[in-house]
Amino acid sequence: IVIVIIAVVLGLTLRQNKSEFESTFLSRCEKFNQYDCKKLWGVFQQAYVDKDPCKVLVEAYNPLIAAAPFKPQCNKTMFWSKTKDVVHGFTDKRKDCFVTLEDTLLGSVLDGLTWCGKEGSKDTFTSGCPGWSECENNPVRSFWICASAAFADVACGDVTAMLNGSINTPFNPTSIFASVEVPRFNASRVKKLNVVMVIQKNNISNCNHSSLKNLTQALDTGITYSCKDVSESRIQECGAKPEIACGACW
Ligand code: C8R
Repeated sequence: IVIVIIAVVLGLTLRQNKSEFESTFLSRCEKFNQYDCKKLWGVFQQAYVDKDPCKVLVEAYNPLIAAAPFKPQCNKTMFWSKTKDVVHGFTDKRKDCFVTLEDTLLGSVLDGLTWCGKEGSKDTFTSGCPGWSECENNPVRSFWICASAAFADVACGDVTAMLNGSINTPFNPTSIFASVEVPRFNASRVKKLNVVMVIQKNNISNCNHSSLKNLTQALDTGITYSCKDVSESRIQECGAKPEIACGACW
């Protein structure tokens, strides 16, 4: 009897974990009408189920991106690196100004989640998955690289990026922003990159930081560059006051 109870409880917990991830995926997806979320869940799973969680290539998510493509939002695209909280604190309130990857269907569905598969299993696991840098081709990292590349591919007009003035290397070559997004900005679509350097009280970097030289050098010729030091409080103020025009925030 004890063994049966243990088995049932264990079975239920495992089932619950699985369906909890799936129901998070579906309920977040359903907030965006006009998509067949059950179908997207199926396409998503194909990328990683029944695979060694260190052997999920970036390209495995191409069918998912193709099923829910990013729409170009000229002059409104917002990129970021190591400033996620400040950026979303702002963009969540000022959707009239900027769109981040997390405001798109795929970005919002998978934001903050961990998932992986296992060889010989059809299930999705949410624990025991490889960490971000534990192995290169892990399901979460490959997804963000694939999605970020596709998001950068459709960027157009003036694009904005919020970088962090409180770290040693605001433009870090190992970041997704530096390694995946910037190299994809195409001068035939992107006119200008506006960097907003987020300045907190104990900042150690600003727009004069040497790493930004690498950023200007990495930009496709023909893309104009600007950088502005902006205090975190000013960004918050702009988020709190919808009467401030987007172009007057900084
Ligand atoms: N982007 C990358 N990573 C993202 C992400 C996103 O939109 N959304 C989430 N939740 N994540 P970082 P970065 C998670 O080191 O490397 C796009 C990933 O799990 O501060 O330069 C976005 O368009 C990953 O662990 O920044 C943005 O412009 C961290 O957040 C860059 O890429 C990566 O956060 C940010 O990537």
